[in-house]
Amino acid sequence: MRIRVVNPNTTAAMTALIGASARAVAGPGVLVEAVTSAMGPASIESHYDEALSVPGLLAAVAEGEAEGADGYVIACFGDPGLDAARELARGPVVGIAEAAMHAAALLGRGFSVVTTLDRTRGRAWDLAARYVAPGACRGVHACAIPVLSLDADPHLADRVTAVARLALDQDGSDVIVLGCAGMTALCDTVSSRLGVPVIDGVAAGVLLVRSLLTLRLSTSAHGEYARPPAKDYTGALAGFAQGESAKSPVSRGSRAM
Ligand code: 2AL
Repeated sequence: MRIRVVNPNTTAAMTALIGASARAVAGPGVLVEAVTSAMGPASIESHYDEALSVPGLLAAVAEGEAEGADGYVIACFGDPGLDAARELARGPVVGIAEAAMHAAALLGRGFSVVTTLDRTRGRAWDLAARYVAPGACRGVHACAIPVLSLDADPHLADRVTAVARLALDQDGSDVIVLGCAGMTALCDTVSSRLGVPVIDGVAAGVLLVRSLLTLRLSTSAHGEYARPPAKDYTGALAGFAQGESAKSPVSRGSRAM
């Protein structure tokens, strides 16, 4: 089973961290391919970054289709391009916010998200409204560390633990969700310090995709997630055109419709 974990930002050092977390949980018989987006922003922490990360993400999914990937994890907490990737891939596609929030809802009555910058909080709330029942997400808290500074911050675990502790108290929540793929290595440390479940969406996403593949389940192509209609794309996005006539580097394989 080949699970392609796509880091939709272009920072390879972050992909290495993501790949290590993914491989640590993947289990026997699962080949994790951690890939870095070939175009787009170095980190994703604004709506602008997020929008412009999507072409690179879709190109990485298209490449996975050509190379025989069985399923995908989108390893950024904004879940950029999730719906579009589902239209492109034969196998299941899961975002890390989606995986983490669903897992959190199984483990407690309410969860809090600890994310990077204040400005990313709105996207996390939007995703919570999409993925979980009203009231399940009780708070989204920023630790005021930019994505590309996470790695180098010697006090990262202390800072995330402190913000998570405050979140548990303030929100009355039972579970913590880590709100950035760059926090993936902190899960056990923060969990053991706080004594509550702490969820890393990278690990949760890999195991969710693995479960779906084990169950022989994939995205339904019956309706909204059917193949994108054929049409021309122009300019820098010309290669993203879909359809029979498209000489496209970004085309997907055939999926049972
Ligand atoms: C993220 C993430 O997971 N990767 C990235 O570049 N930005 N999320 C975030 N909240 O900043």
